[in-house]
Amino acid sequence: MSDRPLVLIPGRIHSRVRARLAETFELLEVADASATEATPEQLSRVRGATVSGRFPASLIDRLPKLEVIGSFGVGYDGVDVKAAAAHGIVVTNTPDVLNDEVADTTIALLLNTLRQFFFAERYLREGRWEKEGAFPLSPLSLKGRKVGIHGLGRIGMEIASRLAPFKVEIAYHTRRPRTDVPYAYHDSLVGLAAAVDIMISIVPSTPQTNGAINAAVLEALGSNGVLINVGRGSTVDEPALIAALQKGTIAAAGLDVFADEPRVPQALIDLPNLSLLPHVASASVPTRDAMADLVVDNLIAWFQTGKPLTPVPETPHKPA
Ligand code: A2R
Repeated sequence: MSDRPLVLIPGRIHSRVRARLAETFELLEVADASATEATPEQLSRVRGATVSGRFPASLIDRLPKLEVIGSFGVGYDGVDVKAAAAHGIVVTNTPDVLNDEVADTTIALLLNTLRQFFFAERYLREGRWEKEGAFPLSPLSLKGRKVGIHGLGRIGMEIASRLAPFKVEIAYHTRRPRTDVPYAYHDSLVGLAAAVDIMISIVPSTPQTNGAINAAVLEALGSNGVLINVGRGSTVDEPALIAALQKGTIAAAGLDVFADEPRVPQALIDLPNLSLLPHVASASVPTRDAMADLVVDNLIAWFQTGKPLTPVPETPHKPA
């Protein structure tokens, strides 16, 4: 038995996380959060964990010596932070290092949704340009649009700064207004939706945000309206969105996240007025490497100094 702290990895994790952890820690890898392959003796020695996905209270309860959970990604809704906090366990996430990538992807998804570049490229690749002539004009454009941002945090701010050169009006909704931005604030989501014709959602998954983009919000966005979701799939009432797209309640949507990933409703896939991405907003090699490094650096900092680098606010630990 080594005297290096034992770190549990339940499920798949970025290969760089595993490789770097192995330099410093003893690793215990199991297929998922049920950890059925591990013996009670092994679990009783686990002091750290890293996860990309679910880390439920049922697993926390079986790890009496657990001190730290390094969650891969900025959203950490898969980790039961309440249970972790109740046991004095620190949870870390990977904020900031993905802001630029997610904001870049958001702009690409927005333009792709409006201008249908995926369908245009497919038209060229299928040889239809030569046979049938020019690709049909896109009914939608970014010109003269008002854009509402649902969530103006670290990533939302980067999206807003990238939108400014497109000469669109920007407004936002959060629970509390920011004092450092010139954008119009709306104290309700339905109010924001009524005031704009493009809405970009970049909020965490919480009980309050779950299903927040519902039929009433989509109705308020209107028939020229476009919804872009790069936050969490749970924020959108997916059946209401499907109905809104089918009926023309809104014009189009661009989605990188879904309610039940990786399962995407066939009704969404069948609709023409959609751009769909398989949750790739932060998925470039450099950005995922930076996220992996932050996961590992948090564990190293915790075991070397007792201070995590980027603890989530729910856990009772201050950053280093
Ligand atoms: O509500 P505020 O003032 O705390 O603003 C936050 C906003 N937000 C909400 N807005 C409206 N209704 C809510 N119930 C609500 N809850 C939170 O979301 C803030 O402006 C923003 C979150 O910003 P950050 O915590 O800086 O998160 P970051 O790094 O921008 O990432 C956002 C989410 C992640 O949690 C992942 O789920 C996804 O993007 O990748």
